[in-house]
Amino acid sequence: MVGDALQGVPADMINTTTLTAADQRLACLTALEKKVLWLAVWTIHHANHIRPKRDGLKVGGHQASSASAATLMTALYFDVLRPEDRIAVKPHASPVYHAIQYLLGRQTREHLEKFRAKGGAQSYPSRTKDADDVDFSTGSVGLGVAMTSFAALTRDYLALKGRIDQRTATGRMIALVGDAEFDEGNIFEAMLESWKHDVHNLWWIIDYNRQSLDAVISDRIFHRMDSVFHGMDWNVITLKYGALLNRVFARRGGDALRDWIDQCPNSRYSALSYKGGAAWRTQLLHDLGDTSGIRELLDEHDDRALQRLMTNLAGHDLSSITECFHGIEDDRPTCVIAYTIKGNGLPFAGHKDNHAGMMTTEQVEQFKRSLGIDDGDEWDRFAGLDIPASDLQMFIDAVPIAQPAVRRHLAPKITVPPAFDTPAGEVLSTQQGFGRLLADIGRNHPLLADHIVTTSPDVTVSTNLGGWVNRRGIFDATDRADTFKDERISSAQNWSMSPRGQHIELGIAESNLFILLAALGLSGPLFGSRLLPIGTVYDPFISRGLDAMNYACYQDARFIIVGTPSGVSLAPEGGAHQSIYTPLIGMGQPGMIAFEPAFVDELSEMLRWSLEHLQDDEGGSVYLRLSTRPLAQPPRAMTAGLKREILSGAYWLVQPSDGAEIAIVACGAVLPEAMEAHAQLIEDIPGAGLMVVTSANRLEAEWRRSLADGGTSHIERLLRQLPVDAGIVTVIDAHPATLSWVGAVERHRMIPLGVDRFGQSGDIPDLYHTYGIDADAILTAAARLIAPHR
Ligand SMILES: Cc1ncc(C[n+]2csc(CCOP(=O)(O)OP(=O)(O)O)c2C)c(N)n1
Ligand SMILES: [Mg+2]
Repeated sequence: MVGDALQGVPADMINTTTLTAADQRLACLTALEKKVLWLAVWTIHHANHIRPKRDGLKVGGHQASSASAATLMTALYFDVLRPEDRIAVKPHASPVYHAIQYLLGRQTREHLEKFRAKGGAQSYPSRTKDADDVDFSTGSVGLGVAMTSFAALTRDYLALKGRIDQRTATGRMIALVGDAEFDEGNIFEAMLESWKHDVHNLWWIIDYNRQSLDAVISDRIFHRMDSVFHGMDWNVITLKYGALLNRVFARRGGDALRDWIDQCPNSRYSALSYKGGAAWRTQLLHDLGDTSGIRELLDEHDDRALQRLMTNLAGHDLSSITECFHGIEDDRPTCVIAYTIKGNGLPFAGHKDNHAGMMTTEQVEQFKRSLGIDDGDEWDRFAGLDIPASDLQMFIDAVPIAQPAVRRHLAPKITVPPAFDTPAGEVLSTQQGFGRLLADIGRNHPLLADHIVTTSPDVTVSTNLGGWVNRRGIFDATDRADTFKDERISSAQNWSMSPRGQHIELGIAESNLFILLAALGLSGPLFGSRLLPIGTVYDPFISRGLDAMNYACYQDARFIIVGTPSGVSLAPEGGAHQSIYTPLIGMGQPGMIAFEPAFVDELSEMLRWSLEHLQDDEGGSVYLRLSTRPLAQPPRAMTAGLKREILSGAYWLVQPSDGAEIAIVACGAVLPEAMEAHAQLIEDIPGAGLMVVTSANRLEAEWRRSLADGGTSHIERLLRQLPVDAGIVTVIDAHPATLSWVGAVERHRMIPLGVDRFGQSGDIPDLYHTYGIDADAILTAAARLIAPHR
């Protein structure tokens, strides 16, 4: 029934010289739509049934999801999209995406043949792994959708500062959305945030097939949908009926038919779409047989034509879709609800179980014959189409998105100064130090500061970004005065907003924080202007935004996330706010390097290095885990050697002697306890070492790499200074597994101390004692390690 794509274009009008330009365009689009669907179906079929298999696994791919989106995607790519637009495609339409890029000459046959195989086209569109110009990765439903709204905010941020040209500034951020993606709350969080920030030129096009993975979705939900969008001041366009149905609605009995369809529950409509013409006839005769005009209508249509008519929804009607998209002149966010049929044109159209459904070889063969494609021509770009290949090629060459333009920019790098003004000799927490460092950058390093953008989910002041915000202001599309300041009410915080502001204040939703960081962190490649984004969040609530954080890293967005305060060191705030296993998140997350400083001079080096790492072609993002515990800052010179060690992940604060029997290895806020225990230890056991870990993540990763490659890692070099029969006590205000691997490096006996239960309110002495990370606990562990040797 792919021929249905020709709906509205009488057969005798195709391929004649008497067509109007609009008809010719529609005929070309119709032909390409057929080819897009075929190539998507064939790519999946080839991967599952033709390519040899080695492991007995089903390869998969989504023919029904692809068919649902084929018309919308054809209209977008071959008619509507401009080079400056950026699009997130629903994950399961990946085969359609790759087919379109293949037709545009931007994807190779080899990659399609290797769909879902190593080095081939990815199962879900990937910015980093696909070679065919993916704007935004998708896969975890809902995140790609939200990404477009934060990309729009990023674009506006740059445009209002005059950093991008007019064309880039008007690029539309577009999401092709599966309807079930709206089950994900993050979409609504993003809508609310983009409403607050008055974002423009944002389109969400909903492939409204009323099916999710398991089944047909509730009728009730979407009746609420347009009111939600209207409530957020979106422009809402519903594309429900195609040209064939609209023509029939104008006839006698047409109103009754439309009412019947409008009332038809999703599941019945889907079931009838699956069963086909005869089933529609029986149902319509039963329900509307007595209505004037209906019997004539049914008599005029054979089963095939009736099926074509009843499944003629606007999301499969190219003329309705293109007219709609071209008619959007308003730059308000726009939602298009396009009615579609999951599996449209394929044998399992409308079947509730079709999400993972796959056509049989016979069905694919039959489909191929119906399209006039000869054996051996399956990958041919134009075989079987009723428009000459040269005409189609000319058409493709002229479509807007195919015009030469840089779609992936290379933004110049921003110089990072060799050192920041680092507070020394005071009692300070790393969180306070972070605030001071940013304030210093804002004051003394304007060229760097101009490219930094900060953001926080309603914890700006409490994570010590206040000094930076006072200096650099809050971003808003319009100037807004700080009423408290104008009223002369004293406050440490200036909260005035303007397009010049460099802090984007978010509501509390942590998922939004990470998706905004993803968008800001791709501003260079997406829009050609580099930003250095820094986000702050209460450390435990990283978990709330974790999938979004992973999503950001997956597409190689570059940002710094500061998790603060962390651990039970947050003491009186209690267990709900005390993070425990976040260092393990830092260690486990690809595309991100985690540091945990004890002292502010360490943090200063980490921050400086991070701002360079963000810009390194081989770099990535950075996670800094900070604390509110004030510590006496060591009065020391930052030598080149110490810098190198801090960045490599550890240094000996006290070198072990040749005959040392024990070493303490400590990370972060527990340093005073480690130092106290160490001072007591050396009274009895001279020569004991004390190591400060600044990045368990870097240390461990480099160690494993060296095991595989045969080099010597930093932690190996450090631990070789400790006799092999010495014991090690590791201690961190976090899960002890963060450092429990240290004993394996040089096969030292060890006891890892840390927190593996929920925290609670208390002061630091009580809590460190309760969780076994105080000096006593360290000494007890040390005694246990030393005892058998004595
Ligand atoms: C966060 C997340 N949860 C679950 C899945 C598994 N999943 C893949 S597709 C899908 C349903 C998608 O339905 P819809 O968005 O309507 O897509 P379509 O009907 O167009 O295939 C689900 C639950 C996922 N990809 N991401
Ligand atoms: Mg769906």
